[in-house]
Amino acid sequence: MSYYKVDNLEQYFKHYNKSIREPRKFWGKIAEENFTWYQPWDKVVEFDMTEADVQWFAGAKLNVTKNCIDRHLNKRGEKTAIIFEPNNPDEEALHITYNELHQRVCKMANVLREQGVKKGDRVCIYLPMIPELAVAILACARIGAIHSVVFAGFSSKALATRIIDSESKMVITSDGGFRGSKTIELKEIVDEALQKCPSVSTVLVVKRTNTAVNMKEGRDIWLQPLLDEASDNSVAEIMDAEDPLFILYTSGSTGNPKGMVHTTAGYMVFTAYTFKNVFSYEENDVHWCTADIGWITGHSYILYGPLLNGATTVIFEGVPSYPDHSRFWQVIEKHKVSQFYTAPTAIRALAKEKLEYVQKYQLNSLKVIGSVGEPINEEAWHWFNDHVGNKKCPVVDTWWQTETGGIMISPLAFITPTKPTYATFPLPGIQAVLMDDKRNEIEGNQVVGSLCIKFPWPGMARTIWNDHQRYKDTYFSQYPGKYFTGDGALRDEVGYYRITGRVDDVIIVSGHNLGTAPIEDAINEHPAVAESAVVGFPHDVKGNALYGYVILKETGEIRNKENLFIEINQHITDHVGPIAKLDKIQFVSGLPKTRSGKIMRRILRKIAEGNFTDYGDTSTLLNPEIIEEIQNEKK
Ligand code: 6R9
Repeated sequence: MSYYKVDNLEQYFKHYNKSIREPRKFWGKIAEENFTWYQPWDKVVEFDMTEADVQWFAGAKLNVTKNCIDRHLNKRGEKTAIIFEPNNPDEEALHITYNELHQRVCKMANVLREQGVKKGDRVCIYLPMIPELAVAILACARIGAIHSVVFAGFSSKALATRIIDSESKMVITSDGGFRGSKTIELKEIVDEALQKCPSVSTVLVVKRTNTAVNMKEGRDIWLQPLLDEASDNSVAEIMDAEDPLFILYTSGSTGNPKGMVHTTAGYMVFTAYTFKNVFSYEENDVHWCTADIGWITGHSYILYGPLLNGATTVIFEGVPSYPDHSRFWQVIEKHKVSQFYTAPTAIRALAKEKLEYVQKYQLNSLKVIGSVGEPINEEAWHWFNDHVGNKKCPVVDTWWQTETGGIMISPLAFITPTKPTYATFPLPGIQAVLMDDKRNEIEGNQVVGSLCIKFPWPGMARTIWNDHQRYKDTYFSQYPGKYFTGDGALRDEVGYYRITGRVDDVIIVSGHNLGTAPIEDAINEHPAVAESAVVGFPHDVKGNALYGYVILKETGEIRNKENLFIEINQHITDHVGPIAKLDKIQFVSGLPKTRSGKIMRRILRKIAEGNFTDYGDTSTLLNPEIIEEIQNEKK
């Protein structure tokens, strides 16, 4: 029996049970049957979850680009690997075949080698969403350099911190980037960052916007002339299974961002397997994940997962609102997208706009639609299901993290019956458990607890770059022997999981544990509400009380705020219970969000407490200006 793809619900349970009873056989068979190896492993997995020491497929030799590209060339050489959809819809889209991708990656790999990059060196990639970004990443993987992609919307300070921490010796960037109606001067940001980064000796510059830039003698080089000269034949480096493939930074609420390290074989096996199953990928499907490649979602489900399956993947340079709010739907029609994978924050933003934007376009190429990044509230789920999926496409609400490398809990499209706001079942191979305050595993269903994973999986991060102690402390110390996700969840009567939010954000009111997601979900059900965020603040009697920040829909209708407050609390009482009613409400025009769309609740908590200092690391904020506005209007 092949374990790579689940075909029906009955088989899901079979695979799941097998994966728990015999995890080594389960993953070993998947790895053996679906990838190309230079040499097989000695042991499928070895681990010590107390020391946070995990190895998958140790002893094996491989190169991940052989698996992403070379092995497809015979059968799929002329198939489109990447569709590049530019920011400006009038600029022609680019179709890059597997043959062309192979050529481009080989040339780039040769350029990197000529510039002195060696196996194990770190290369920082700070590029907009253009094909060169994918090519640069894969070229690093080809020669065994460790890529560290930094989202090209981050400030010079955030970029410098990441270059310094990873000790990158090279930066790959562009003159600028197009984003909607704006042009971002990327090279200038790099120049500023590099004033603080002595480790960087070379900067390769892609020409994208034709902006005039400073080229520092002896350090900065235009990429294209080097590529023109380079050979398109490049031998892939033979890598060990546990050699690092990349570093990707994820920001903690305090301290420096954490450089999560993913390694070669396990990450490859896990992203390929999860992509195939969750999206029910079939040959000739066109996959579009709207995330930026600078996030783990882009790494795993724009690049590695799809390419490992020989799929066609879309790279979109622009934003959902440019030239207007129909851009996503237009792109789906234009490229006949089969799987569309996006984030609740984008869905909510587009659902606020007129329905004609989505109704104007033919979305019938869609088979599966997916969501990731935050809990998706019920209203957004239904809007997505009704208007984008036309009630025919399963909505896969996928729960996972930068640290997990790939999707952990999610419906499998066409197999797991979906349920709004529920990520449903863990994938076969993922041993999810809920833990109580006394660190005991909670058995049975209809329970609530802290979400942990009690057995390693191939895609898990192996360490934090240069700080294994922090890795151990953050993820493996609260519940000895288990990986702690930091999220709270409930398990319903059939065993479906619903993620209720970060446990740090859980609010204890009069002794009751309340997750933020279900309360916000209830608030958002009110017809006047577009979005909301709930935090706790100290209260003499209850210990904590609830403070709600609410964005109203722009309907032009003037509403009495006192009445709205009462109505919103009634919604909470109906959906969650009177215990979760808000003590205070503040109507705001926006919420502080990270660039990947997550609400920074710790800032809102500070404001609710009336403590307007020590906001911690705010370098990843999309809209820092909103903080002052919310502060000033605080009651
Ligand atoms: C992939 C990604 C991880 C955190 C995670 C959780 C939240 C992600 C979710 C979800 C509810 C989902 N999260 N997907 N919460 N439902 N489907 O987003 O990685 O940026 O590291 O964030 O995002 O809180 O712990 P990352």
